[in-house]
Amino acid sequence: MKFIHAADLHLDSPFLGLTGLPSNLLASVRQSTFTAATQVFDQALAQQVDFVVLAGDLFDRAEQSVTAQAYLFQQFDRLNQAQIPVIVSFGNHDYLADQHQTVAYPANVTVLGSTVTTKTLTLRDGETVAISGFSYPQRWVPTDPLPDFPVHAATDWHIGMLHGAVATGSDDHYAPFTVADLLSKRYDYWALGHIHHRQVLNQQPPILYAGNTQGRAINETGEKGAYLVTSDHGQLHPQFFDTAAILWATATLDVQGTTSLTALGTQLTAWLAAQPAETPTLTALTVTHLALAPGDLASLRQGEWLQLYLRTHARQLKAAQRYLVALTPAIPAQPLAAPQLDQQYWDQGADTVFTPENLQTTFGKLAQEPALAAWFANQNRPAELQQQAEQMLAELMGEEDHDAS
Ligand SMILES: [Mn+2]
Repeated sequence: MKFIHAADLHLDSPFLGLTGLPSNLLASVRQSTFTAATQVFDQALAQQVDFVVLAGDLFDRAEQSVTAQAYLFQQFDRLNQAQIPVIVSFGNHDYLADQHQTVAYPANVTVLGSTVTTKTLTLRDGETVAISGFSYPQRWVPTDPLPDFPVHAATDWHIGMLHGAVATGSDDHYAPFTVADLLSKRYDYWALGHIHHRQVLNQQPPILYAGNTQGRAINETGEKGAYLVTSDHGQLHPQFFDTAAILWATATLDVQGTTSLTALGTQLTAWLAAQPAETPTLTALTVTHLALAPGDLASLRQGEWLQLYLRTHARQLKAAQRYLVALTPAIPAQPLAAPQLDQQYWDQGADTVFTPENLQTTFGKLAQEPALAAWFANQNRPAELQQQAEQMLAELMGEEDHDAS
């Protein structure tokens, strides 16, 4: 038996906030969720797999774009012509209640309903496989779905499909489960979706997140893809293959001794030449040990200088297949020494100001924009902002001292 496990295709993700990219790169980025998904279906055809399971979040938004629907219909039809079944369970991004599907999928496609359903297939070699799972009826599934899953059927193989997250005990909105409960079903494989970083929760039987097929923001770095799963001596063995058209990466460059923006530009150009990427890569670069005058540092922080650099170094960026989405000076980890401020009041103030709740309030509805939502999802954000504020305060006080002398 041979099948493909993919999840979180997030077709037609809007990639907001990247409007500064050169137009041809921006076009590839906007197309990337489709390009990556096509790799999955190409692989299914090339490997002549027995079936494909897609564990949720095929679409990025519940209101699926016509483009995404037409694309998926066409891809499913390619598999239909090769007689490859596709089993789909929708997730929290494409839950059933808000779907406005305008065409029926081809006959090879099974969409699992809002309660746990089992689809049984007989493969070309006569082996039988049961596949159990469900689609999200609405955005949240706060209850443990495991009691509804049957135990291993009387088939040769049994595969579970689950879009969800391991239970944490509070605020669990995504079909909370425990690995022990999954194991108790005695399935041969659990195809998980929802977590975008691929992750193995159990080796044998495999219980794993395929991760998304295409990274969508700077917190989704590294290779992205799906699993080709093959049977051998009664066990199933997943093998990762990459699909991403565009990669996201973070990198650090030590620019010790650099005191001007011109010198920084030279360092950056040398770094690009020394670090070419194999796949177009959107890179967030942190520079350490930068010693700029306050005005230059402000221009760097506000992104003005980076915009200028990007416009004047298009050729070098293209040759390195890199585009810089951020250039951040590292903040030295020294506490704010504030003789003019009462340190105690600063510390107290900082503790009450830099909280996730205050950030949410300050940003208001902006925080719901997908690109910003991803930024907010990083729990280090309040601490980072506090560090930046401390750094800026330290610089301002430095300037004051300077003016006074
Ligand atoms: Mn997802």
